[in-house]
Amino acid sequence: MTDNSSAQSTPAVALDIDPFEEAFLADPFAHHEGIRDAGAVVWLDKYQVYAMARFDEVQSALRDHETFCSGRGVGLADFSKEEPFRQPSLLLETDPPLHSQTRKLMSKVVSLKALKELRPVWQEEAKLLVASLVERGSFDAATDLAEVFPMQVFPDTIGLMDEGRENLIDYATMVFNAFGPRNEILARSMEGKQAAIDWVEKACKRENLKPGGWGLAVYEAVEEAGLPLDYAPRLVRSFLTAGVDTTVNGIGHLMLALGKYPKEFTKLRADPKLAPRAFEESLRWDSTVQTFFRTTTREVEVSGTTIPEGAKVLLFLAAANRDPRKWNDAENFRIERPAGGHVGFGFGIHQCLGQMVARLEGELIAAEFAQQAKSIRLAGEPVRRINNTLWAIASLPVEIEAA
Ligand code: HEM
Ligand code: OVM
Repeated sequence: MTDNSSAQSTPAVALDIDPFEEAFLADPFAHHEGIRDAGAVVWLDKYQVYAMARFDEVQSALRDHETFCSGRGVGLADFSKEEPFRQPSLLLETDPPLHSQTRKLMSKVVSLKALKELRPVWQEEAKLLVASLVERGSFDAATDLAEVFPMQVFPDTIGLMDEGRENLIDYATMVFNAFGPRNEILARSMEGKQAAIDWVEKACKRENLKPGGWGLAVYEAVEEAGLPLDYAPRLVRSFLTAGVDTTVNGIGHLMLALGKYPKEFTKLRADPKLAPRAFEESLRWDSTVQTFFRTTTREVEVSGTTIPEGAKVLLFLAAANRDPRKWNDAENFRIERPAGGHVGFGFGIHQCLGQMVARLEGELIAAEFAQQAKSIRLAGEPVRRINNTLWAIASLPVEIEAA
């Protein structure tokens, strides 16, 4: 029995699954159908949280940010009861009115104009990197491409110091693990990694950011907006946390999709203008950010089930993106599917601030392979990097035939 027995309300079906155990995280999509079919809202006994995995309910919860708030943390921990893993993000882990201020400020930094300037520079880098990989013929699309390209373009855009950039992935791995429970997966990722935390703190400081980058632009925007100056390093930290491991795995899964679906790659080759769609569909099909939590600010009824105030609610973005109630042929990567409409970047006021950055990276890589490769063949099973929140790839051997 759950604690939600008001008159006409159906209690949430209790499930005794653990979505943060290795067996689940190694193959999450195999478990999603069971969660979606159990009910619109389910109760996870092990963590004493509610969960939703159907598209409509996930999207509605993301839309209703007043009821499903972020300020009490978007991980399992309720910041009103537990010490946060780190000082909370001023974007991801805040609610309006503060969120409206920080979001507006950051949107000016990640502007269309800024992206327009980056495109030709990043395109040249993508062209050269893909050319060198196509020439090699066989390579690891995770370690030789997906981890390389974002690290080549993004830290320079921020204006990060050169020394120690390799800490970015270790840091993001910890933070994404920390949205889950304090399990072995989190503990292992933190072992010996205090240096990465210290490095990020140092890298976000004004004196360590290079002129002309988005990092210093954040400091200037904070000053201009008259906000407290100590917001600036925390906002720069958002770029560092969210901006690399996400696109690394986004590009990794793009390559996995193109390798696994040769007919779709043929369509892309025939029309490289499909590149943005290819990346968007890969995000729907194999969503890198699997889950985020919200916390209810009031009692709320969702599809006939009452959720009490102060409840943690786990939203399965990746399961929503494969919900057959929403998508035809949901399980398959189909490049001609109308792009967009998925929740892989979230939805509503917290929808990914860096989505245009991610899309630019993904589109450029997809377009270069469309032009430079005749075929992409998976040359071995992908090796997974287990993370409490990210669907991540450690290794993806591929063989490419040059066009
Ligand atoms: C927010 C996914 C790339 C910065 C989000 C959210 C998702 C997401 C699902 C919503 C979080 C929520 O609702 O609680 C992704 C994916 C990416 C990606 C799948 C790559 C494929 C990036 C990049 C940046 C970035 C490149 C930085 C330039 C952010 C920030 C937020 C955010 C700052 C918080 C926004 C807010 O709370 O208003 N992202 N992201 N992301 N993302 Fe991304
Ligand atoms: C942030 C942040 C951290 C992790 C993820 C994210 C996916 C944002 O620090 O604002 O979005």
